[in-house]
Amino acid sequence: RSPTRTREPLAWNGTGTTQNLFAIVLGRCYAYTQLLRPGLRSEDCPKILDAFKSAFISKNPCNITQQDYRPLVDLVNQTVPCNKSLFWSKSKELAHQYARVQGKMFTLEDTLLGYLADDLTWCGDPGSVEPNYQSCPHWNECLNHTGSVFWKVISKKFAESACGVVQVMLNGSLSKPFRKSSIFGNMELFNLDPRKVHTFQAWVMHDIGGNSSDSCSSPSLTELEAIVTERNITFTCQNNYRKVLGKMEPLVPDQDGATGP
Ligand code: N1C
Repeated sequence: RSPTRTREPLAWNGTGTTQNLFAIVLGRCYAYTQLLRPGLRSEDCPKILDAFKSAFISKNPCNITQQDYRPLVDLVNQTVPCNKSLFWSKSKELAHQYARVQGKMFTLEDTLLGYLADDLTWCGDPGSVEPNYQSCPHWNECLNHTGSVFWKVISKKFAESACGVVQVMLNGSLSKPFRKSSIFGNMELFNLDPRKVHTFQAWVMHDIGGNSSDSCSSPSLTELEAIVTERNITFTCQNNYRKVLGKMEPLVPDQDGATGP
């Protein structure tokens, strides 16, 4: 029992904080700023870690606010070059692989803040100065939990800073590739600035070898198109964008509906 703890931590339904969280975050910060994308100041990493800790340590993990992450977000000034922002929903792996082979596309996890937190779990406890390693709220256990607020805050900032042409990769194997309630649908889409973003390209990807259908004409994509167009941004949609599949898997047979430029 830690001397700083006055009682057992609150019990939640999700997995607890990732072991060695702070060492991982600090190490990722140095790796990113020093090796991956030199240009950001690696001297700031200890400050970044402190701001990250302060956002959730000793707090109820279901009552986190966007303000809690403000100091962290304000410490990191990173802009993504125009035409290079890649959003995604339910297609994280493919989007990341594509961003990687393309080299110059940025998903949120290719920015420092997204990179620091990718695949980690963290939360605090009101009775302790340590993270709760036993359990954290599951994503559907409460609305404003440590992780969901973090992704909402940084997704919003990522979208606000996008310019030129933006791209979103959606999962065409789902009945609703676009959902308004997703982080993409409710934090990113509505925070694109029409004064900076002129074109919005949707790529609807299907499982290789699976049923391929014309998702661009489905009601879900029509809804997305209406929102984008209403915001005065030009909308385009492609099924199985050939450039993505071609780069990823050279042996993919020609799929119907592939209309890459
Ligand atoms: O809710 P989503 O997808 O539509 O969110 C995806 C959207 C992307 O464009 C990203 O820029 O929002 C950003 N984003 C992440 O980068 C991210 N990395 C890890 C949002 N969520 C992210 N996660 C975790 O995945 C987080 O825990 C969140 O709740 C899920 C959302 O994934 P989704 O439903 O596939």
